[in-house]
Amino acid sequence: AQAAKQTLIAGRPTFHSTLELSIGADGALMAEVTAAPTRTIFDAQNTEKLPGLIVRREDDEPVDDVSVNEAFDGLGATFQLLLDAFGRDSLDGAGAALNATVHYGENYDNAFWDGSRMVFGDGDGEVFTGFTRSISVIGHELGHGVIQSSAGLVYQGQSGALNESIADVLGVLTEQHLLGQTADQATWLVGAGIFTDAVQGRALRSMIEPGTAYDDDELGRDPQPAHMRDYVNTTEDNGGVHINSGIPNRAFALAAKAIGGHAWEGAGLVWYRALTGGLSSTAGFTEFAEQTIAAAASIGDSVETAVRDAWIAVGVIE
Ligand code: ASN
Ligand code: ZN
Repeated sequence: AQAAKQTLIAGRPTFHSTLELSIGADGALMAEVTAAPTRTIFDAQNTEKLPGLIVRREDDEPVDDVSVNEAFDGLGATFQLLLDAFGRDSLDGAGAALNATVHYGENYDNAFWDGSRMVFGDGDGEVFTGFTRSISVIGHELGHGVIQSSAGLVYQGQSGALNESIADVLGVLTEQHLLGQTADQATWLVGAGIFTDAVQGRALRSMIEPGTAYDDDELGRDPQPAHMRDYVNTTEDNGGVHINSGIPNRAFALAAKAIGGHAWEGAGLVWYRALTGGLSSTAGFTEFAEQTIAAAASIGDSVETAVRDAWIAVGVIE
């Protein structure tokens, strides 16, 4: 119903949404809009030209290209998480279309959000297989779209690491929601299954044990810190945004496990409310921690304690 309200207020339910009318117990007419995604998958045909050719639209059957179908399904899984858990209709809360390009570049070893769409490389086949293979990676890239249209966290230093961390949160929640996992059942890995067998590693990152996702002869060791005492001061990667995200990542995983049950209903909702409740675009770890504690307090004492303890455990607050 919350999603319905948002859709109605926004005044632009998408074509794929359905409107249901019913009479309530008090005789009042009730309208419920069930939002649905509007996905388009493009193929860059191994060039770096965006967006590429349209290869699958919302109402099309699966096509003869696994990457296309994986991207399509991953976009759908992310849409469902946002709607079911947070009542958010797509990335912007107003039914924005979801666009993704696959087969970007040649042997391209990454996936990214370019400000308006997700873009996925095929990987080089030596270190990485395709980037559409992981639901948490797809949810991560779409997460950048949610962050962009809410707090707009500046991609530099601590606000940048928060941007990365919240994208990881939305990525793993998408996967946990799709699989119906509780916080205790979840792997807390981002990007499991995208390394080739040649790599000594499980995933790109571990939220519960940052720094342990891989330890490979060629790639080296996962550089993520799990505590403020190991915060990495660097000018690389916008101030280590993919490295220092390990600290808030661990806080989230600890809070989720302490609260128990489905993470998107507990810690996930708290993080989402902090993100969308007036967080400043330059927020650092401490400001975000305070916002999550305030959001948790409005749910209940035990949730507040779990969230506060998690931030203390990673050294962000005392
Ligand atoms: N996969 C990376 C990310 O989404 C790409 C990047 O560094 N922008 O964070
Ligand atoms: Zn990212």
